[in-house]
Amino acid sequence: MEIPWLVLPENDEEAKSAIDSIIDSCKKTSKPHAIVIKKGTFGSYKLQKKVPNENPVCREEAMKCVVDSIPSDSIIVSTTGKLSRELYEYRDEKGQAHEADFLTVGSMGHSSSIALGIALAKPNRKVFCFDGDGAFIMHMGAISNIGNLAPKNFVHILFNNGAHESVGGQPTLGFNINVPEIAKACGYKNAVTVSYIGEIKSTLKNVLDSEGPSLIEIKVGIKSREDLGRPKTTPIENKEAFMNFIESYGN
Ligand SMILES: Cc1ncc(C[n+]2csc(CCOP(=O)(O)OP(=O)(O)O)c2C)c(N)n1
Repeated sequence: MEIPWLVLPENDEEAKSAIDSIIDSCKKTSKPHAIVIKKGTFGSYKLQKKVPNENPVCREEAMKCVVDSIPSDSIIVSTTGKLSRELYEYRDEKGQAHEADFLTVGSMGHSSSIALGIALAKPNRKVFCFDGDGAFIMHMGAISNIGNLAPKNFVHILFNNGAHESVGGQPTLGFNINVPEIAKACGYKNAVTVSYIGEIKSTLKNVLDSEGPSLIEIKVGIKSREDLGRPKTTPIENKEAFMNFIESYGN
C-alpha cells in the first residue's frame, strides 16, 4: 500500500526521535506513516477508569450455560476476543468438535451481520450470535437490519460486561444504554436482560419456544482466566469446517 513504516525502537530516546521525524514527514507529505510495535515494547498499564461491575456470573460461566442449554445442531457465530477463545476451549473440554462455531477473528462488530446472513439462508436452523457489548455498540446499525429482515430463527446473546475486557478492560457505554429497548425498537420480537444462571436457562427456554429475532442481554462480571489459550486451528480451517457443518444438515 506504499505506506512508509518503521519498528518503534525500544530505547526511549530513539523512540522519541523516530516519532518526531515521522510527524515531520507526515506534515510535509500529508500522508500516513505506520509504526510497528513489537510485543513487550511497552510495560503493563494500570487502567485509569474502571467500570463498577458487581454482576454475579462471569462471561465464561454464562457462555457455558448458554452452550449447554441450546440444541446441539445450533449454529453459533461468536464475536472477536476472549469469548471465542473461551468457547473454543469449552468445546475441547466437552470433547466436541468446533465445526458449529464461527469465530469472528479480528472483525469486531461483524458477528451479528454474519449470523444474520446465515439465519436467512438456513431458516430451519437456530442461529445464535454470541456478541460483546463493545462489538455490539461498534456496529449497532446491524440490529436495524436484523429487526427488519426479522429471521425467526435468529437469537442474539449479548455478553455485556461494560468493557472491552479482551484488550484490557477499557470501559464501554454498555451499562449506559438500554439494549432491550433499542433491540425492540429495531424490530426484535423478544428482548430481555438477565444476570443469573437460573434466569439465563429459563429465558433461553422461552426464546427457543418462540419466534425471533430475539435478544438476551446477559449482564456479566469482568474477569477472564490468565491461562486462557488460543484456537489451535487457523481461521481458514475454522471457516471450512463451519461451512461443511452448516451445509450438512440442509436448510
Ligand atoms: C475494528 C476493531 N477494533 C479493535 C479491535 C481489537 N479488539 C479485539 S477484541 C476487542 C474488545 C471487544 O470488546 P467487547 O465486544 O466488549 O468484548 P469483551 O472483550 O468485553 O468480551 C477489541 C477492541 C478489533 N479486533 N477490531
